[in-house]
Amino acid sequence: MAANRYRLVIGNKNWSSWSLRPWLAMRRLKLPFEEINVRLRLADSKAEIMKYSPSGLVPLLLDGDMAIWDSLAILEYLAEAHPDAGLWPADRRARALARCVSAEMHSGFAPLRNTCSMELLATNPLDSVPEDVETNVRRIIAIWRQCRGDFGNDGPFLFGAFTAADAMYAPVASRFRTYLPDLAKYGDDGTAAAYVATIFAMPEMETWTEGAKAEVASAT
Ligand SMILES: N[C@@H](CCC(=O)N[C@@H](CS)C(=O)NCC(=O)O)C(=O)O
Repeated sequence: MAANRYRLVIGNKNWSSWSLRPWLAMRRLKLPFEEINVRLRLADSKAEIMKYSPSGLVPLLLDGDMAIWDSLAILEYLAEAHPDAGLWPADRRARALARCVSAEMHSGFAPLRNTCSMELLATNPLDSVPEDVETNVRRIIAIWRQCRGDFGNDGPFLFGAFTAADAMYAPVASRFRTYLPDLAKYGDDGTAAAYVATIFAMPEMETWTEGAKAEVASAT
């Protein structure tokens, strides 16, 4: 029997934006778990993932013999299993907005995701930004402003305290830092830049980043 209730199957920390989401939430909310690392972009990656995940994708959460794949489904599962952990905002209107923006992230922003795939450790500002990517960036800046403006008074995160919405947008903060360091070019009044800094000031992000560096070092 595993020492921890939960096991979380994740990909490389430098690349796996979807893995970062539940990992960050679980670390932040102090839900202990065993980490199972699968290396992506290798000949046997798919076979390794398929040992755990019927979708062939990571992340996947194991709770005993129960498997939950998909980042947002994992966050919802954890929110139900740990109702006092505050994964979603307590206020019903805030919670509805948090779910809207999380779902919008989960199902959208394909141009940004495709053009600016997460490479946590890289600094690679884009010379020119395709129009569809810029549209995504402007929309995300507007989302962050709305959440922070309407519900962010009690802390530096989208809804004040850390919630699942921050877990969903943390990889976007990484993409912005790598590819689009000057968000003022896209209409940011400073709110989005401050939010990127908030995400990277999290000790849990530092731990994830250290893990990414160690993985890169061990792969070379
Ligand atoms: N909708 C899924 C997306 C998961 C996903 O695309 N994961 C990528 C890594 S970030 C993956 O497993 N890729 C492995 C592959 O394509 O072989 C989620 O939210 O968890």
